[in-house]
Amino acid sequence: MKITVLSGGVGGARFLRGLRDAISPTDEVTAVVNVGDDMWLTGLRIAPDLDSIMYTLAGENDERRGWGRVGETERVSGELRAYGVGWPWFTLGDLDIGTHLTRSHLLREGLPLSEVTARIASRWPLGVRLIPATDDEVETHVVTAEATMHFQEWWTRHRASIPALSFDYRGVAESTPARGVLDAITEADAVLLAPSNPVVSIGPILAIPGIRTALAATSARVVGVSPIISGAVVRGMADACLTAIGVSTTADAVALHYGARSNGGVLDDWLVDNSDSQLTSAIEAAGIRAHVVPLWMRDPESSATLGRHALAAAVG
Ligand code: GDP
Ligand code: FO1
Ligand code: CA
Repeated sequence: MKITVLSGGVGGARFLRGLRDAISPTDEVTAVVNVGDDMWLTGLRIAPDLDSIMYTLAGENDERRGWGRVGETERVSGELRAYGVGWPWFTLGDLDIGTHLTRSHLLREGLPLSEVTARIASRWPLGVRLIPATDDEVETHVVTAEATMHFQEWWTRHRASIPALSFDYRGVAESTPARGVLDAITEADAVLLAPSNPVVSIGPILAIPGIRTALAATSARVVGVSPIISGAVVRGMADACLTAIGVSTTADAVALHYGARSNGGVLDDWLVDNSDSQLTSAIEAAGIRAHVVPLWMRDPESSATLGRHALAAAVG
């Protein structure tokens, strides 16, 4: 089977790690990854979601922090602070800087991000092909009453505590899907929306011209996994993002936000946790097939089980 997954960072990475354990050797997984969090910082191109997935699938991720490398040191970051450059609230680890230096070098050589990503990711046997949703620099900015700022400042400096009025995917209207993205969607046997942040991870991917059209056209079922369990996020601040766009932090509200493919939306199926089984009638009424399965990815086993359930919904 050809499986294509739209994904953000940490939640998507965990889901992809589980999916990789759930597939058979003849299956191929392609992750179409959000680039809205990306930015230039002290001359380096940072790509958090691509790196979270790459490090997680490589087994090199810092499982506790949820980002960056395990066994990290921060000597260079201390020097940047001493020189007063960069963001003191955004720490670049020494090993992580190796990734950013390599990416920035290859970008400056003229390679598109998709080729840079393939080159960097080939260092480990990830078992999943990573493609940025676009090779263009489409960065998410957050509009608040006081100021408009890059998503990373809102997220890491302010911890999403300043109410967001709206999210601006800068330049998305002029962007195009990266090479391989549209084919990965239209030629898939299954398309999965990882349990990622609907607003700042999946949203920027869907906003890229051509992506929604490809999702409408693919013969694969489009199966989403709720990032919300029992009316709460599992981790992070997606609730602050959902509130900003007027969507309740519930598994059914997010499904209706994505919409049924039969009704101009993107979903055929939606997976909700056992604790949300009472929501299935509202989801089905919207034209989306609901599946009640355990959605907590606490360890490799439960993550693989979730991957199997998502695939079962896609072929069912
Ligand atoms: P980010 O880019 O690092 O924020 O990561 P993503 O956007 O890919 O995923 C963040 C989302 O993952 C959060 O909204 C969490 O609710 C969700 N998430 C994290 N762990 C789990 C889990 O075990 N199960 C489910 N269903 N969602 C999870
Ligand atoms: N998140 C933080 O909360 N604090 C940090 O200092 C930080 C540094 C950082 C460096 C590289 C990188 O790829 C990610 C980093 N993150 C940090 C996480 C990042 O903000 C999130 O993973 C995503 O962008 C949120 O979706
Ligand atoms: Ca992200």
